[in-house]
Parts: sequence; structure tokens; C-alpha cells
Amino acid sequence: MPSFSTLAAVSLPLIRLVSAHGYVAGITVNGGSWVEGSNPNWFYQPEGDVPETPGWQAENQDNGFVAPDSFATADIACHKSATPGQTYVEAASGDTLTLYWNTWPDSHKGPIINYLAKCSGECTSASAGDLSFTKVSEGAWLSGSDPGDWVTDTLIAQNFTSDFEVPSGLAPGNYVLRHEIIALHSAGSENGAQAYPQCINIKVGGSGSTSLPRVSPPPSSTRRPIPVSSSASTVRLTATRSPAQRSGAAKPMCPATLFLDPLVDGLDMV
Ligand SMILES: [Cu+2]
Repeated sequence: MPSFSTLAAVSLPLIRLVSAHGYVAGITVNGGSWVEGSNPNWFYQPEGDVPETPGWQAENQDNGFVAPDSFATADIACHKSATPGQTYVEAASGDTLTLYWNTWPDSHKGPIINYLAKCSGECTSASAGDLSFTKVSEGAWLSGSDPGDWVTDTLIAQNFTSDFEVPSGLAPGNYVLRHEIIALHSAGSENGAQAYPQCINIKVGGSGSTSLPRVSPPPSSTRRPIPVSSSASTVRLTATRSPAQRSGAAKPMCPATLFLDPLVDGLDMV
């Protein structure tokens, strides 16, 4: 059994790191004026005291993450027990949204992925678990190894910002953007990957006509539980692979890239 001093030595750096996790504090459209995103501190404040913003609020007061053993729950959609943002970011198809994280730790390297879900009515009254997300863009490993240069390093270098382009031609309507970082520094351990999803309501204008595809979940026979309770010593996050990935037709991005496509239905290791 470890002595108390050993435990203390191990836990202190962890406490320090937790406070360094981030959230999307604000958004600009085409470099325009600042739109407030969200803040974990608002979750428990009385309703009237919370600013109305497009950012969803969640029970992530520790600035923490959603672990793989929750990937089959609604928490993976917009973070823990999320409630919808009460306004929208107004944008047109083809516009660039810049998402400002308040901070991000250098050690938390991994993919940054953007999904959109169309709301059937107002996103301001949507439920996270009812949204059907389609992956729109992704970035992950860039160069080097152990662990090399990742898009999260780019985010840090760009003043903690990440750009998202609203797909050109996207039909007007109310959408939820699901912007997610998956930190992989602990992904070698079972249940060790860390998902940091952030949701933002977007009202898309313009005259586009392209709808998001409706993706059917893969047959249950191709799914395995998440996390896979295997004793293998490698990354254990694996569920279904798309047919293209199974046949090898899909180009792997790097040896440790996680794909969540479509949301909840399959988490693939490539
Ligand atoms: Cu962390």
C-alpha cells in the first residue's frame, strides 16, 4: 500500500491539471464581434442570473471530460447533463466561426472534430439525447511522433482558437454545433480517453439547399460495448468500423485517431 506521502506526490499534479482544462468561452463569425459562449460556473446559478448565450451549459464545473464508459449516454452529445443555450450564433453557410477556448493544456493532444445536428424546432428547447449529429470536419495528428504535433497544438498556438466553416450550401435552419476535443494522453488505458464536447446553437441563414444526411445506426451485431473490456494492452476504445474502414479503403489519419461517426453509434480506432 502506498504511503501517504506517495499519494500526495501523485495527486498534487493532477489537481493542478484539472484546473487547466477548458471550455468554449466565445465565438466570432468571420472575425466579427464577440459572442459569449458558455461558462461551467453558470450551471448552478439561478436562471435569471445566467447570461443568455448560444453555448450549452453542462455539469462540468471541474472543466472535466466525458469518459468512454459514458459514450453510450446522452452526456457524450453536449457534455454532462447539458441544457441548451438560449440564443443563437447567426451565420450563413460558408461563414467561418472561430471558437475561443478559455485555455487548453499542452499535454492534452488529440483530434478536434465538428458535428452539426439540425433541430426539429428551436434548438433552445432541444434535448441533447434527441439530436442526430453528422460529422462535418475533423483534424488530428499533423506530424512527428511520440506524440508529435496535433491540431490541439495549433489551437494553443492560435490563442486557443479553432475555426469551423459552416458547410457551403447548407440549408437554412436551426442547428447545434458539437465541437469536440478528444484528449488522448491517457487513451492507452482502459476508459482513459477524454472527450470534451461543447455545443453551440447556430441559426444558419442564406439560401442553401443541402440537408445533413440522416445516418442509420450500424446493425447491433457489428457493435461492441464501449469501453471494450478486453485485457489487451493497447488502446481499448473500439466499437464499430465503417465498411470503408473495415475494407481498408478509408485512409487512416494516424495510428491513434479516434473517430466518432456517427455520434454514439460507433467509435472507431484507426
Ligand atoms: Cu486532463
